[in-house]
Amino acid sequence: MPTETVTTYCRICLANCGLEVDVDTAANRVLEIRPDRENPYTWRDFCKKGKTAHQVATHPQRITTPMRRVGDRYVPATYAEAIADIAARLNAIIDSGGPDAVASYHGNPMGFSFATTTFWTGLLDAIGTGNRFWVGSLDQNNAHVVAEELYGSELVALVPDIDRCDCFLLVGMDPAQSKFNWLENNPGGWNRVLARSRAGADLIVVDPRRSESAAKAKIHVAILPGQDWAFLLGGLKVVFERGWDRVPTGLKVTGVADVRALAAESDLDDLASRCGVARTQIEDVAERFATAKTAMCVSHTGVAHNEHGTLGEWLSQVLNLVTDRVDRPGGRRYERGYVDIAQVLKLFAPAATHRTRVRDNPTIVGFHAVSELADEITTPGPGQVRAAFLAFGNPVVSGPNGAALDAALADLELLVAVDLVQRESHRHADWLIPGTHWLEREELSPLYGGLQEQPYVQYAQRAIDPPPGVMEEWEFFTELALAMDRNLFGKPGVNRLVRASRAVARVTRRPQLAMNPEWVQRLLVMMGRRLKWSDIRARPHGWIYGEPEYGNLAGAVGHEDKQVRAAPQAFLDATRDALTSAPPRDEEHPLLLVNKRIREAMNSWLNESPGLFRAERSNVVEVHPDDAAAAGIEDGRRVRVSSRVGSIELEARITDGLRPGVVCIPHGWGSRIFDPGGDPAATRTFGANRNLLVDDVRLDRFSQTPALNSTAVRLDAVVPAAAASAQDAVPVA
Ligand SMILES: Nc1nc2c(c(=O)[nH]1)N[C@H]1C(S)=C(S)[C@@H](COP(=O)(O)OP(=O)(O)OC[C@H]3O[C@@H](n4cnc5c(=O)[nH]c(N)nc54)[C@H](O)[C@@H]3O)O[C@H]1N2
Ligand SMILES: Nc1nc2c(c(=O)[nH]1)N[C@H]1C(S)=C(S)[C@@H](COP(=O)(O)OP(=O)(O)OC[C@H]3O[C@@H](n4cnc5c(=O)[nH]c(N)nc54)[C@H](O)[C@@H]3O)O[C@H]1N2
Ligand code: SF4
Ligand SMILES: [Mo]
Repeated sequence: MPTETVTTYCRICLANCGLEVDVDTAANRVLEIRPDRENPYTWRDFCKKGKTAHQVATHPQRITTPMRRVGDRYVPATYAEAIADIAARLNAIIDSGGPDAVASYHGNPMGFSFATTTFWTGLLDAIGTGNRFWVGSLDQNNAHVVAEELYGSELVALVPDIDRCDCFLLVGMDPAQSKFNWLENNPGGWNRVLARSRAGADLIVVDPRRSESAAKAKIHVAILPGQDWAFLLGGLKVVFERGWDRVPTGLKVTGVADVRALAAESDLDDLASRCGVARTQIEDVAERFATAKTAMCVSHTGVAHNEHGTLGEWLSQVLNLVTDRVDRPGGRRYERGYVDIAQVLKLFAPAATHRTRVRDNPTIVGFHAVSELADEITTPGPGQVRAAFLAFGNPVVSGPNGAALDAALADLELLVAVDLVQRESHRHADWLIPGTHWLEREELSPLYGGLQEQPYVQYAQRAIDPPPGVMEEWEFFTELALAMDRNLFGKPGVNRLVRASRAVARVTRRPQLAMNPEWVQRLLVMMGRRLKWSDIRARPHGWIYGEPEYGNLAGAVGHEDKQVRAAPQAFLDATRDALTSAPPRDEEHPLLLVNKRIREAMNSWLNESPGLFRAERSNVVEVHPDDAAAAGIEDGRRVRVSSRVGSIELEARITDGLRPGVVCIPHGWGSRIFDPGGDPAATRTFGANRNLLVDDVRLDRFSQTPALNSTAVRLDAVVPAAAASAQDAVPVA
């Protein structure tokens, strides 16, 4: 059996573990995936998801050819047929309804494919639509909004300098399960935090649950969900009052006096009661943080997924700023990477000025919030969305009020889904277009250079070929724009260039001369002037190409005066509003539902991976014993969890690892997998979708993100424990 070992990296989560993949080349089959121990940096998080990744490539329900809907079945078609049909229908819709009649949503895994991201933009610009929706509105938009206000650039993401940190204040994250990544890549980050902790660093975790990470912390702050802003403002108040604030080194910062005034106006006992944390604990945490030699405050999705998620992110960044933790050793650093992102954006992404028709919201990093997609489809009038693309995403499950979005998607004249399998969000698709698995793609992600906690680069090799005839997603998007006869990237001449390069490639018999994403990748590396393409390619195990640098943020600040703005007026105003508003209470739904991630699952797309079935047991609602007693629920009992917008049924698990009043259900469950061959018996359901309970109207007004992590719910027992089973839970919303 001819075998080959390929070095690459995993593109399931941002730990991006370096891998060695053994391949049976004759059968185009992965034999084994293991960590690449010659990789200098990124293999140590290696987990079962990476080990079984190839089972998604050989998934029994994988879409391996375009499939056209005929009635309630799908029939295989060629790419030529798919592209001709989709192009003609899109052109007709654009001619009668304008470009905004075509919407798009893309999910998380697209971020790992630079080629796809680039040519996805190329296609959407060709169409000219402003109705672009993305997963960031379920994830990190608050960080983009704060970065824009503070640093004058939506894309500034400060990386944690873990190995030099003496005090970690980790807010709303569970890196023991999810790894220490969000916008930034911190391979092995959690283990390195633990190593620092063993060496004496303070590890403080702020979480309503005693998560696995919280259980390992020196201090666990069991906060009330959604109130991180109050906790952090309390911390700032203590820092200012005790005179622990410091002038930031190397940065010009305006607005600190305004934050000081805001803190002075607030009352520490009031803040303590709002966030449900003892005043003494706020004081203790503030003292440890401010007086440590080095420290970092890092907040992730537990903070983001709340009505005040942007205020939480803002105050956590301000805490770093006023204690001189920004761009300093052991704090949060600006990594310049090997590509100048600001320059790239000027070239490729003009500022988006589009606003949504129904709710009149602006874009964030060029995209709208998926919470608005259903309304844009169902509300009649000029600009109504009549066709949509869903690529690399499953928003009916990962986003709020999936029932409304599902119904809206059913209304579309044309829905095109580009994915590996047909999931919940794709069930009304008119066309299913095959996706490629990352094991089938070679790629460089130049834009991640600035998100790496150490200056690091790796070119991902292809391990196996895609199923016969399957195009990479970027090729499909390119072909579609050409067939629509609309200018790729919205720029005249690009289509001609593509066609001309193909002609040259044909004549010279050098396929690499046909326009392809490597052109763009090479160009960016060249423009970055830090690394050479050949040097990157010469290091298949990855390359740490420099030492961490401090002090580059000042030059990257995008505001004209080059000053960091610590106190945006809108954030001050919103905090004052929050300080004078009564804490939210919903008598009918007295419990707050939070989220957790589990090691074996990845959002909604690995729950049913053939190699990871055991994870299914996790689709339960965790309840504190006091709340269980109040609702008359015992362990293993089947319960109904209801909110203002929906209800689901699943099994209760009683645990004291939660703050009383808080219940927890992991997200990502409740996504069916359909059989593209049309065999209804092959449809598989995995658990109940807890996001059916989440409102798509009450959003953080800055980030446009719903309260995915603090939804008001109630519990009611439904059937005796003996009949309980998470497996047959069904969404009933
Ligand atoms: N309640 C609650 N909800 C949440 C969260 C939470 O913490 N709590 N977290 C939110 C967050 S942070 C995120 S990022 C979102 C995730 O939201 P999404 O990105 O919308 O959803 P995923 O579930 O990751 O769906 C990814 C889809 O991409 C497909 N896919 C994977 N790889 C490829 C590929 O290479 N090519 C193609 N074509 N398709 C591919 C998968 O099959 C799957 O259908 O969920 C959000 N939802
Ligand atoms: N195994 C696995 N790893 C993953 C993923 C996955 O699905 N599975 N997803 C990846 C993605 S897309 C992302 S964005 C990252 C996310 O990574 P993290 O941000 O670390 O996400 P979680 O592990 O869900 O941790 C969020 C924590 O916030 C807590 N929390 C809930 N509400 C609040 C609140 O109001 N305040 C505070 N302080 N805490 C709160 C929850 O109890 C939970 O423990 O993980 C990535 N890694
Ligand atoms: S899914 Fe597992 S193997 Fe893959 S990058 Fe994340 S931690 Fe590493
Ligand atoms: Mo995410």
